Amino acid sequence: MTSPNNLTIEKTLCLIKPDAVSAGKIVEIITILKNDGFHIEKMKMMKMNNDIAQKFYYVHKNKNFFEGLIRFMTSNQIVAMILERENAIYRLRSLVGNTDSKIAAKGTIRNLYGTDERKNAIHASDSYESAKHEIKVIFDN
Ligand code: FUP
Repeated sequence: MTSPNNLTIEKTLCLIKPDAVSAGKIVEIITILKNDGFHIEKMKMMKMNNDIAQKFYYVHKNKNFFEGLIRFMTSNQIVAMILERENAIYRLRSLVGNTDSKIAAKGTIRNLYGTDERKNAIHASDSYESAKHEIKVIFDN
């Protein structure tokens, strides 16, 4: 798919995480995404089960934070979205900010709504391959 000026439209996967859903920040976060020009191709509210969370985060399986991450991501509802725009993967990562909310740049979503490096409000795919994998795990089941 191309935009009117012939730039390629990319897809990326975005999750509003359990902490931001519990804090009632869904509308605020979606407003930031829309204002930045993202189109929401698909969206659903869901609770990740252990199987989905393990598949989603398989690259982190051997990390010391893996167990805590899975427990957190399965602790409450999340909002999952496939977002589209030119350069979507890079643009969303820029909006989201550093993994550790405490050092995320001012005005990024993690700076505004995250707490630390686990409770960081939002997920954004970090590459084309990750986006493909994550969209499959979340939306093809
Ligand atoms: P990011 O791409 O910014 O989401 O960060 P990573 O891919 O490095 O990590 C994925 C998720 O693992 C983070 F969003 C939260 C969790 N994590 C922790 O819980 N503790 C850490 O020290 C690092 C990451």
